[in-house]
Amino acid sequence: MRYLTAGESHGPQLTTILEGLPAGMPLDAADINEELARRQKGYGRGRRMQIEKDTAEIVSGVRHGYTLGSPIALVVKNNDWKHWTNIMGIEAVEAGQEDEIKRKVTRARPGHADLNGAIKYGHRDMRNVLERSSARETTVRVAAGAAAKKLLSLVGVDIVAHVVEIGGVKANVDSTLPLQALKERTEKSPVRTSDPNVEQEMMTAIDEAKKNGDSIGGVVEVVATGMPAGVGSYVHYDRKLDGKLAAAIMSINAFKGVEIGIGFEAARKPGSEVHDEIAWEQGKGYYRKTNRLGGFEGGMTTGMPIVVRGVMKPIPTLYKPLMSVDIETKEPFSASIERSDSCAVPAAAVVAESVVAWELANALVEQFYSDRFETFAEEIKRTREYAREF
Ligand code: EPS
Repeated sequence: MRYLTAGESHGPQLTTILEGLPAGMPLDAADINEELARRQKGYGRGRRMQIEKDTAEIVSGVRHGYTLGSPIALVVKNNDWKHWTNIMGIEAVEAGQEDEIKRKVTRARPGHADLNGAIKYGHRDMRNVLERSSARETTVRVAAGAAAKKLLSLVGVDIVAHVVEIGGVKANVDSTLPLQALKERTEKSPVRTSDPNVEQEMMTAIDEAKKNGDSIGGVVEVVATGMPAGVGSYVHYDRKLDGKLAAAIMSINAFKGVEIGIGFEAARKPGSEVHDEIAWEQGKGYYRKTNRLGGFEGGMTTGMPIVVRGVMKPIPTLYKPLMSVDIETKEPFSASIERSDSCAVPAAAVVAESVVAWELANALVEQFYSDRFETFAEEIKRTREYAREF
């Protein structure tokens, strides 16, 4: 499967085209809108999220509630577009009116794509960069992830992301909590954490950052249960599923690191405290006594829960400006004040869940390929039975 996205943050709409979902899978706009609403929540968002009420319109590839096997195109309109029709207009601007209409950006904001993007594409107006590099694009990545989540749920794979750290405040993660309970707890938390004891502290850290004109980052964790063992491959570097998950997490705006299972902690422990012992039980088949490797051995799933963490840096748009350079005058300046979120970690957790869901669905579709959803699902079921009796 693959998907493309298109759209500028303040342009008319965001679009995604999903290709490769098997035909005959139930899918409707409600499945997608539920996920879009989750992404819009989260303590620490700025004013833009009050303007937008993201809803998806499915414009192709689905008929009477089922996928057709043809490309699925989804559109999410930007409500804010009405305030930006001139600035982001499609038509050429009359000579002499450029400066007034375009709201040209010549001051590169540190930490953003602005300067490198401008040099790369030869844009003297960095708005041409920032409109696309904006995390607004993650809206349609969540829409794509919602379709993937639907596929996963229909073949017994469940997934959720939660926030494990914000601005240095760490959640106490109970790894024995069933996924359903984890979902319920995080869904009602304004910071999407499963630990009620640190929720207030996280919110206070966000308030503090906002008061100081600053921003804070954090760590999110994605957990997925029910993946059959042996998905991915050890035979080639580009077929290792843990590698694909790492790339997916790193592709999210502002993410700077990724871990699977105990991740970096493995550097500080002896092998006997890192690897998971294998056991077997009648009716259950093989399992690991612990899950320190986060559901992966040799680039393949073990059948244990998949646990992936990602680190989000603080959002670089700051009210407390950092020094930079104007590309017109080459003069130093302090970066201009922009409307911004002070913390988007809870929303980024939903994005992380979406990109991981896409990779897992893609891996299943590749390995158990059928053009028809029904036979695809049967093949997964057969493979689970085979592994149980192996
Ligand atoms: C973003 C800047 C802000 C955020 C935006 C990401 O947008 P604006 O410039 O319109 O205030 O709110 O996030 C979203 C729009 C979104 O949907 O998540 C940025 O520069 O990346």
